[in-house]
Amino acid sequence: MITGSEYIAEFLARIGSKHVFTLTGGACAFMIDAVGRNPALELICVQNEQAAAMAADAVWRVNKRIGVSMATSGPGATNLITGIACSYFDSIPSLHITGQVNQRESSSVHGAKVRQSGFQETNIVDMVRPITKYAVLVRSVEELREELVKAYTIAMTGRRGPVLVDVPMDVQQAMMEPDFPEIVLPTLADSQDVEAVAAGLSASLSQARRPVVLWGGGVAMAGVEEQLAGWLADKGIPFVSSWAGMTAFDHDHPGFVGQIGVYGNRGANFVLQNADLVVVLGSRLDNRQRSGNPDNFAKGAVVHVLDVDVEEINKYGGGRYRGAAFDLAALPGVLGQVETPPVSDEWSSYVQRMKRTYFGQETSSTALKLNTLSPYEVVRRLSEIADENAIVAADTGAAVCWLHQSFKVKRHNLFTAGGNSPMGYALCAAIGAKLENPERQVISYNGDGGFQVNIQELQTVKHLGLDMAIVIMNNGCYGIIKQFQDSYLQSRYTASRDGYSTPDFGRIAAAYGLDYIRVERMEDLTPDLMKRGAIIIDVILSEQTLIEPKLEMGRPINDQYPYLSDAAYEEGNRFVDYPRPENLKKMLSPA
Ligand SMILES: Cc1ncc(C[n+]2csc(CCOP(=O)(O)OP(=O)(O)O)c2C)c(N)n1
Ligand SMILES: [Mg+2]
Repeated sequence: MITGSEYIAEFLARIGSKHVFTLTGGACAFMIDAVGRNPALELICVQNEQAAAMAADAVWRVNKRIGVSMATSGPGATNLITGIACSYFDSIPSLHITGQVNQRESSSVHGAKVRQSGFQETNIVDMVRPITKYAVLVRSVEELREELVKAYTIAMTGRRGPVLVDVPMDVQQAMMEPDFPEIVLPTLADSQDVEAVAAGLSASLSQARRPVVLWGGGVAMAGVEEQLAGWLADKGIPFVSSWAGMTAFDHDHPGFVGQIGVYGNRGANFVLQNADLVVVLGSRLDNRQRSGNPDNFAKGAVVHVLDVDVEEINKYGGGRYRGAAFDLAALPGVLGQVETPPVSDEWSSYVQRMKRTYFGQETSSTALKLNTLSPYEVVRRLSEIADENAIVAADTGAAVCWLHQSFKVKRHNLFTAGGNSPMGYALCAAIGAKLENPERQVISYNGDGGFQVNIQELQTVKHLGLDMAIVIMNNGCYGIIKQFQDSYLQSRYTASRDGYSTPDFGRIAAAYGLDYIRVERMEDLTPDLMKRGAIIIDVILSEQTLIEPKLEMGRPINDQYPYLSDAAYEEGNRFVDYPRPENLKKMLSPA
């Protein structure tokens, strides 16, 4: 017989976990002790449970193995929430195990509607229900045995996501047989109707003269990135990507035109907006892609969506959207059968022109004017000096927009928590990524604001001796919010610059015993920076540095700020008309 806690630890070992991210506490101490004694597992102690959930989230993003966090009841469990939400919105499987008060102490015992009975008792299961695929309180060792398998299976099947298992202290200590049911993860891929999906796609393609594929995050999640890249090259069909999709292929692919959306590359946005067919593979086309007004998205196109989650197709309500609920793991079968008429020369040459004109051309007009560093050049340099297979965990804000607009992926693994996008993600995610891949270069890429949100994890980096480059794109403000205030709030920088400040990051680095460099010139960004062990790379930018281009409210994604001349705009919109309102025209050419 073993204890419930030992059973949990052994279960984790059997599903292939290596690291359990935690900050301990009374209500989880038995489980933490058991994990500590299990030779297959390593406990990773972080300084805030939020970091544990975010590090666990990153494990799957880099290694396709479920990440695990463990926390105590009450504040420990609630601190996990932001990280769990990251996994939920981005379809990342992660397993969170929380300790709960003894059942005899719990508020459910006496039936009165009190707020709390046991110390730190909190109903975490109900709190995380909207941001997990499954969350459950186990009441006995029998339930524990069943629910661990059930939760893990749910997390890993279909559209993946986080799960939480809440374990009362009495269940942690109860004795049970060490019987581990065999886990067979169901695969949807075998049951997909490949013929029907191929026929549907062939029908859409046969009508199209100007097709484009939108490569979403779901492609690599299904592990079919190589087959898709090969097929696109074969057929000569141009493709654009979402943020989540752009990590999965070499950006030198001849068919790649750029990433799309509010912060998209101009050329990619023009191509997408002028297509007559958009084939969307594993992307939910959120508002950052389609803009706040989806009617303006690919106005002249049929949008054919393949997504594992039927709700992501239902949400469009038909019209020019069609498609099928489909596990992209079976995509190679479809690609093998689908009929593709040759892409017209007119379309190909237009796409090539858009790519030549705009791809890799982002510049910072502020940097030019003020003679300060351009974040675009900094990011392009980073992608050159990093190893070709480096892992880049990115945070949020303007910094993450610059990164996605100009980082050139070779075999890099570049990711961010795109849907939830919390400040403070990148340092925690980089810790998870580095532990799982000690031999690969890891870069935590942050704005100064986001970096401060989980700055305490520098001690985790130091304690574990994790060699990683921690880049701070330091504009001394919440740049993305400030730019929003420029557009809509008469440049009142309330709470974005006014009320906000940064510490001396050099002294922060020294306090944590980490290496540090202040970068004020491009020449300072040398390849050796990536090889010096744990280092903070403090990149000094003007607070006025903007995201360029960026969409303003009300405009379609192909008409971003700074506004192109009418001539260039019309040249880009060669096939579909996106009229500009009179007031914008007037602003662009004052009489
Ligand atoms: C936890 C959290 N709080 C607030 C926000 C809203 N928000 C998004 S970006 C941002 C500013 C980020 O500043 P910084 O990291 O310095 O990036 P910059 O825009 O300056 O590049 C804020 C406040 C958020 N995304 N997450
Ligand atoms: Mg900033």
